[in-house]
Amino acid sequence: MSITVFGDSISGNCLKVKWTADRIGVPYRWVETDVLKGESRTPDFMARNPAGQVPLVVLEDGRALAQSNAIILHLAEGSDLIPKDSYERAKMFEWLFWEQYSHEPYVAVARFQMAYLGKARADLNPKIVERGKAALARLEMALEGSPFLVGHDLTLADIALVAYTRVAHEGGFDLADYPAIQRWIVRVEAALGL
Ligand SMILES: N[C@@H](CCC(=O)N[C@@H](CS)C(=O)NCC(=O)O)C(=O)O
Repeated sequence: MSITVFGDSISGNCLKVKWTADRIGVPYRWVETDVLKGESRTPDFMARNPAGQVPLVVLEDGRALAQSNAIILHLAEGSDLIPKDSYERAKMFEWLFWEQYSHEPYVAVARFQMAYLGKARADLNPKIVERGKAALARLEMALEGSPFLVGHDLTLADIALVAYTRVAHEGGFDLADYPAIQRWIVRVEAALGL
């Protein structure tokens, strides 16, 4: 028996779960769930996750858990992906909450609308572009003086934030403007074996 991950491989939120499980050696069964075909909105899926979204994990005992950052926190409990020091752990949470409120809604949404809905960059809501750039600038500043987001080691903060940052160009953001981010992406990808 292993956990089951319902995920769409085009989704950074779902890849966070895959990378975390792979990194710490948690066995899982991946059930590809195509959001563009509405597969997260079927009655069967909605019974498991009333939010109608992936990623969704069903644990070995049948309990379900949604929200990418909640899932990776659960999977990584006790591992070196979560700092033992309470301040560093809280800094990691700071980045996880920021990712969901100030990064993903802009960087990921721009990418989804351009790469999967076929929108032109010029047709994106200017607020999405402006806030996406602000998020990338915030990350760039943090990474200018640090190899990873929290301290000197890979944590869940890096996994959560690299997911959509590494594909930000698909949303029209030019990563050439952010050299520290580019170096960090290479570092995180190497640490995850991507
Ligand atoms: N905050 C959630 C966001 C989940 C989310 O937006 N999932 C998208 C794919 S990335 C989805 O399932 N969309 C399909 C839908 O809403 O119907 C998380 O981090 O897990």
